[in-house]
Amino acid sequence: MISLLDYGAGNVRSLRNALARIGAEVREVRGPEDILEAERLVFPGVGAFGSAMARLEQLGFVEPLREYLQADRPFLGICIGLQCLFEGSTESPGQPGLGIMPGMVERFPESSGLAVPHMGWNGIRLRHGGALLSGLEDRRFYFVHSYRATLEATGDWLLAESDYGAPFAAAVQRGQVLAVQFHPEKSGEPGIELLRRFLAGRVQLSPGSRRPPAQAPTQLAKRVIACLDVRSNDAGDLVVTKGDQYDVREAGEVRNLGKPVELAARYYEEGADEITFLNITAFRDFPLRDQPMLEVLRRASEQVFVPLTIGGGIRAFTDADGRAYSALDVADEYFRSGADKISIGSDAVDTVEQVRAHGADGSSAIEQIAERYGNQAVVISIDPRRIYVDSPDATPRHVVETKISGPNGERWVWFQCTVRGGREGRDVDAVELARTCEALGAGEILLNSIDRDGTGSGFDLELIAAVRGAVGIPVIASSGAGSPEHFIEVFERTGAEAALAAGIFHRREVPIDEVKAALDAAAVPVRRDGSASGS
Ligand code: 1PR
Repeated sequence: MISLLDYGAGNVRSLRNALARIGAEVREVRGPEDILEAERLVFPGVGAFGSAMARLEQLGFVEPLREYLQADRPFLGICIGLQCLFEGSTESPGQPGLGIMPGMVERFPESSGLAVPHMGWNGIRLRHGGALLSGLEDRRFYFVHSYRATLEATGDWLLAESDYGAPFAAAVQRGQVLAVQFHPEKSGEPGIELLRRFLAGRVQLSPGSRRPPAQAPTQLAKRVIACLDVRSNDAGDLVVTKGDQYDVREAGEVRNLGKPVELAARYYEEGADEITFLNITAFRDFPLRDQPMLEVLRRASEQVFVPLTIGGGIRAFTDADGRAYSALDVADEYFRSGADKISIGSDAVDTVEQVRAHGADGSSAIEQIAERYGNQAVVISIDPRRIYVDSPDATPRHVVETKISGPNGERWVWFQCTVRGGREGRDVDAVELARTCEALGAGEILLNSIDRDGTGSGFDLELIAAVRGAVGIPVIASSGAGSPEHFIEVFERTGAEAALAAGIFHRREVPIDEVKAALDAAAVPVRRDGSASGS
């Protein structure tokens, strides 16, 4: 029996699904007394440190939690659930934490040149032997956070550390009180195994087994993402489709490459580091009406224990009865159905135009969703196409010199953002869009290319390098993957944190593991078979 401290601040569906997978009986913590009655308590903190602690205070949970922790009863904190154990966090000055551990949680320094949030699969180094992580120390786990506990702040609670610029606490333990900075529920089989051990009470520390820090640093893996473009076909069935330069019809019919849930489960088994669903016609069909899509997400999240992103139709909408929905309402429904991140396409372009004209006022979907769910949950999907110009001064948009000349020999290009699945171009370039969205609170950029989509001719390296160089958040390179070499090239030459592909995986031309084997051989760090041994 596990008591789940879900204080209603965000999405814990993934965790519920992972607990269901290991056969745990889950009980909700509804009042302060439920904390003291718990057999095993899991606290999956969500959102920002300050709002998590403020919510615990409001619910009267702080004192019973302290009492539970001080009595050394079985506890597993996840992510913010680890950070709340400290005295405070520089994320929310003045807001006290539970204070079980001395010291403050701090933001990753931006100066390191590394993207913040720290997002993706990283290794761990055990600093204390114990049952919880023994045998899992060569695995990678999924992290997503902008603040971390330093080793100094963690002191003798340190169970395992990871490196991102400098070492930080990946797991802490004292007695039966455990907490992990990564997300076991999103870390594939090693994460499920960790939850299983917690449920079974297999968590004892091995006395006298403290380890020295002198081991090779861990590395954040480059992520390989499988993308499923989903829409209804002409018979009304929801199918995975794939376009060539965004045209998904062949001989008049929508291409049907399989069933969304089955394909997602297959890619999870084959080692995809994340799975992205794009509801590609949601710009015209209001997604909350699209119950089959929400059902796809629910079912996929029961089988897929790596992060799931969903995009399409995240914008304000008024239905036929005059009922108004905000973009946040749509996002709420996606998160409730099992999404870990949402991706915003067309609405981000509208927002950037408005911010350019009137400045930011906190009302955009990006700001509102980031505020409620955290920056890391907001991905911006950009659908740019190349516009060639004769000189860098030909337009106020961000122009780059190109080695791929235009139809009339032009050597300059800008990357025009489009909306409605590439149907309409706007006077906004991809670099401005990415920068503005980052400033509004987006946590990641999914960078497509209409020119390369479905061509198998490789990623648009010039586009990706221009956008990656302009922002401090992770960038997912997308469109054009045709071979493992294209993945090596995009990681070696652009600094992208992740690469996404669709066609080559759907058509089984190149399995995910072949891509990862090639990356591994080229010394690009990747997660292979859930193991970090490849890097
Ligand atoms: O504008 O917020 O409703 O979101 C709509 C979303 O749907 C956007 O993320 C947009 O990119 C996507 N979308 C809209 N129309 C299409 C289409 O193909 N007709 N798909 C579309 C975009 C692009 C990729 C694709 C890669 C890799 N798909 O994500 O998966 O290009 O393909 P490849 O490896 O086969 O080259 P909104």
